[in-house]
Amino acid sequence: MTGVCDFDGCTVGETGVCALERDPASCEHHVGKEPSESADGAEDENDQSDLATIGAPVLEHQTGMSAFPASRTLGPDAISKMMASRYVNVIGILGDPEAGKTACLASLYLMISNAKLAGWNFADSKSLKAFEDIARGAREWDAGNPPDQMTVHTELSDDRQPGFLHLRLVRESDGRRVDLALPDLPGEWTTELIGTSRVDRFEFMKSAEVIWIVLDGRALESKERRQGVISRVGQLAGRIVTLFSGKIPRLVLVTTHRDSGELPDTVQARLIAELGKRDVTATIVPVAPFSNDEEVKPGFGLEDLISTTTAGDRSLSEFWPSADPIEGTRSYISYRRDR
Ligand SMILES: Nc1nc2c(ncn2[C@@H]2O[C@H](COP(=O)(O)OP(=O)(O)O)[C@@H](O)[C@H]2O)c(=O)[nH]1
Ligand SMILES: [Mg+2]
Repeated sequence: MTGVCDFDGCTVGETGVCALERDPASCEHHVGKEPSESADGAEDENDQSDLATIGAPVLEHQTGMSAFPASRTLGPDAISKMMASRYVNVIGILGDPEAGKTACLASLYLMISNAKLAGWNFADSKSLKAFEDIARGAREWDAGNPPDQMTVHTELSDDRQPGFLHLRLVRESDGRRVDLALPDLPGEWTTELIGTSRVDRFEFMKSAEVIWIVLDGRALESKERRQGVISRVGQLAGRIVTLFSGKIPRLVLVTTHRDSGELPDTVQARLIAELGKRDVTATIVPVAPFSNDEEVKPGFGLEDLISTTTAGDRSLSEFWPSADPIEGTRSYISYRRDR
């Protein structure tokens, strides 16, 4: 048998004549082209190219997008799954770029992970890496020489979906656990919500119990910028009312940069009055996630922020209250009336 015919004894390879007297091109036993000079040359070429690839990378460079998400925050699906198994307090966090939203989250994480958030202990987080990402700048912070920027500008891998951070805290006073889902959103989302009423990305807020509106405390201190900020808060409240078609979650105005100065009572009153025009009420919590003032500790106000955020939660009723019967009272009928 030759290299081009699988019929035993065929010499078509040497003589070009088919042993079965057929046309080699159409013979069923003919399995390939005759080895020729040019084919030998091609083999040599293959050998050459084999040699050339020695030492070259064995895997081709990936040309598509990385399979890993750019951010390690949790998507809305992960939060929904979590909500199916336990009560999760979703928080809406709004505020213009540079207001201090990410700083609040980074500082909250640093405080709780260093056991410095009075009244609360850390229990768990499903997004530790994402917290580490936003807190890295602050970790490198040298108290005497703070960097210009403690946090990086927030960008999402998918601009239509919020990225959430998760924290489970335990309240020292009663051992109660709270699961917080905190979105770290780009400020542009708020700017566009106010400017163009773009609400599609805020669907998740319908599950929120509390909304933080984060405001740059320095802008509220400055006489020139103050009125602009107050008006925007009013516009934002209007958008929120429309988004919820009426009944809105509790609002907390988080004013950052407390280390630059205290928010005057008159400014607080003007903020509340502006919201009042839209029948909206809010609690104001001044904070300083980071601080350049020795008098104000970094993390100032965050305990207050967490207490205010979780304050409206349903108080757990006692599972099996003991009630000694009192003669003459209609206990059976009155049961649960006081709850
Ligand atoms: N000193 C000080 N710096 C703050 C405070 N809040 C925010 N910052 C800084 O202000 C900058 C913008 O904050 P960031 O949280 O990124 O704003 P975001 O766009 O709302 O997320 C960052 O460099 C923060 O470190 C504060 O209370 N005190
Ligand atoms: Mg941010």
